[in-house]
Amino acid sequence: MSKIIKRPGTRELMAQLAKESDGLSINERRDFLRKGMVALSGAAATMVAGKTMAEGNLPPLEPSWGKMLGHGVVEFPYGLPSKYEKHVVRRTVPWLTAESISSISMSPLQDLKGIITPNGLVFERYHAGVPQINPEEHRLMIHGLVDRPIIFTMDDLMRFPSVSEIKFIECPANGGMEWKGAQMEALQFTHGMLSCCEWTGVPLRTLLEEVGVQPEGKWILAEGADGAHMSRSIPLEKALDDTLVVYAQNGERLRPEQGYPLRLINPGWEGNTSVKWLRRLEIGDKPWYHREETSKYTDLMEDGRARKFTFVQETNSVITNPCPENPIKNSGVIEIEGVAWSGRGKIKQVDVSFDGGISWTPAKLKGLVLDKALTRFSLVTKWDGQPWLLQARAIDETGYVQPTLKQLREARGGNSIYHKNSIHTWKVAANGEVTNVQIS
Ligand SMILES: Nc1nc2c(c(=O)[nH]1)N[C@H]1C(S)=C(S)[C@@H](COP(=O)(O)O)O[C@H]1N2
Ligand SMILES: [Mo]
Repeated sequence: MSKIIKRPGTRELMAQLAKESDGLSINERRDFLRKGMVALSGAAATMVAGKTMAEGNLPPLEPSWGKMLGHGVVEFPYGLPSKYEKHVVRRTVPWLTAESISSISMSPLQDLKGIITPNGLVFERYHAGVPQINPEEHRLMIHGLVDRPIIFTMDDLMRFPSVSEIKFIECPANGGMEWKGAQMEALQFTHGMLSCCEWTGVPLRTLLEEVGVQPEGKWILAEGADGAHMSRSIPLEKALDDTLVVYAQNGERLRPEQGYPLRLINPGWEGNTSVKWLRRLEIGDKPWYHREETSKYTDLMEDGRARKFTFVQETNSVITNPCPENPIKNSGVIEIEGVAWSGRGKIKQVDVSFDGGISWTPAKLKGLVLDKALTRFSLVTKWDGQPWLLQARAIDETGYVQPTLKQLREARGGNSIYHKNSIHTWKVAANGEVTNVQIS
């Protein structure tokens, strides 16, 4: 049996390095490439000595997996990540809530690339666990101040022309554990109540046209079919603007964790308004003052008053490389990377500071820059062991500038647990270790 397997040679590796060094100045590029060369020839030299397993895998030697056949098709009818990626998982903070059925898990932002969160890594928030809903038996009822109340089956809903939109979803409690001080030594825990998917479904506007909202109709109560029957009041203007009733995420049907078979997505708004396992929409003339809204999802201010209906997730950003989970391993060229997002629209600009906000350098926005979606930014620079107080500051298309922690505390006091969108600081030590710090 003869098989031709093409493996990357030095040329391909160099081309790869050249590609990676895109965006560097000529001098930096030369440096970067030279380092690559040294790394390659260094590896080749030790390979001859056969010191480590990895070195023994370099051409012309053959790694073990090149000497045998792999598994065939449909060994995994639904594919899974490599066994070497086992650490890339959702994680929770056990002391946050008494039970896992009313808890929250965070996305591993430190390991994600681009702007899409894979379905198995989208953060989870439940108030009564995940219901197992049979889509054949699931119904969506729309009633209240409407001309024609309707009960939809899933088939009915999927007959409407669909839209697919990339939007982030974030719990307003994201970062909430950090109001009083820095305490979480991981990006996953400081910012991981955040995910971004391509959602497919029907604009709520379309369904409202079907039922005919009466002139007095101003608010919508959205209710879930889970044991919590979580419900939220949503103003009609939002519903007519961009609310989606979705049944798919990232190309496949919703995961049970994300609301299978049907959920709301209120782009850019507090995650709690994106009611999962959606079963009822009632049109009324005012908001419903129920438990969730009076005791939760309000921000208690210093003077004892509380902010209510703080729907919008304000402009925010965080650096994902380096971060506590991704310390700097080598001096030399480093790509500072991160994500920025705004519930008000598109990200216009992200600046990076190395000195705790004294001076700022504009980063490059890379890939897609979409309305109410994660936006990736990048800044290629060099690190030679100097200590950094690394920060990112996002500005959105409305001109809103992400506040400093001091500005946010001055405006909101210290009681809040929600809407902590202030500039975040990573301290980079001389050994490349990264810690979570707060500077005023
Ligand atoms: N029916 C129902 N919908 C719900 C919840 C819930 O517990 N029950 N949790 C809400 C909260 S607080 C958030 S932040 C988002 C989280 O969405 P995700 O789990 O898909 O990330 O779902 C919202 N929708
Ligand atoms: Mo939430």
